Amino acid sequence: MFASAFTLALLPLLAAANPQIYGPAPGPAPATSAQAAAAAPSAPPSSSGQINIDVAPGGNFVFSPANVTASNGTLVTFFFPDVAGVSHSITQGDFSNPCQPIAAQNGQNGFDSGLQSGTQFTLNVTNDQIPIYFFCKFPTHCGLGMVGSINAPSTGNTFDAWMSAALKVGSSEQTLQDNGPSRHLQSDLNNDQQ
Ligand SMILES: *[C@@H]1O[C@H](CO)[C@@H](O)[C@H](O)[C@H]1NC(C)=O
Ligand SMILES: *[C@@H]1O[C@H](CO)[C@@H](O)[C@H](O)[C@H]1NC(C)=O
Ligand SMILES: *[C@@H]1O[C@H](CO)[C@@H](O)[C@H](O)[C@H]1NC(C)=O
Ligand SMILES: [Cu+2]
Repeated sequence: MFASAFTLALLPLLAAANPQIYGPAPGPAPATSAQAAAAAPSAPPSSSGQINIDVAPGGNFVFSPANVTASNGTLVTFFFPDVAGVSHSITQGDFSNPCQPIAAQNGQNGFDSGLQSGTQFTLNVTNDQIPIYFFCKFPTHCGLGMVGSINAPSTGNTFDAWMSAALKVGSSEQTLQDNGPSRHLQSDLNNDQQ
């Protein structure tokens, strides 16, 4: 059921050409490859229908903001820093199994950007009734609290509880394989870029 909570859209259009320059955050209209580069070192302010999240701002192993509310159709864009030798991911997690990728459901995997730097990824929220939990899969980062949530409830499986669960995993975090961006994610991207 989680799989219908989002689609992952609008791959970093400029990253391949020049990973040191961020593209503009995509607006509600479909992005095109003609968009000009904006020299933004970090996420620009959020606006209506567009939430921007910094990945590891200032070199800290956090997402900022880490807990957001995003109604249907809201785009949530993650800005990955370009720091030599350091990469991060947005990997969909499971509240009951922190720091592990969510199991496939109905044959569909959760989203996983794979380890990245100097790029951006966008999620399109398609069901705001389903919380989305995510974490960074770079070794040790999740156990240090590099986690986030979209539409987490205010009681029960809250963002705070998700953070606590990750910190409890701590140094016993398992090292996860990096497979790059997930396949289903790629096809969503292709669909959304048409
Ligand atoms: C986001 O998803 C909604 C619902 O599927 C769709 O109508 C909208 O066009 C999508 N937005 C983008 C930018 O792909
Ligand atoms: C968002 O979309 C989902 C799936 O279509 C729907 O179940 C939900 O009610 C919508 N949310 C709102 C606030 O209308
Ligand atoms: C996280 O955001 C949700 C709404 O998406 C809100 O209900 C909840 O209170 C927030 N939790 C924290 C710890 O800020
Ligand atoms: Cu990280």
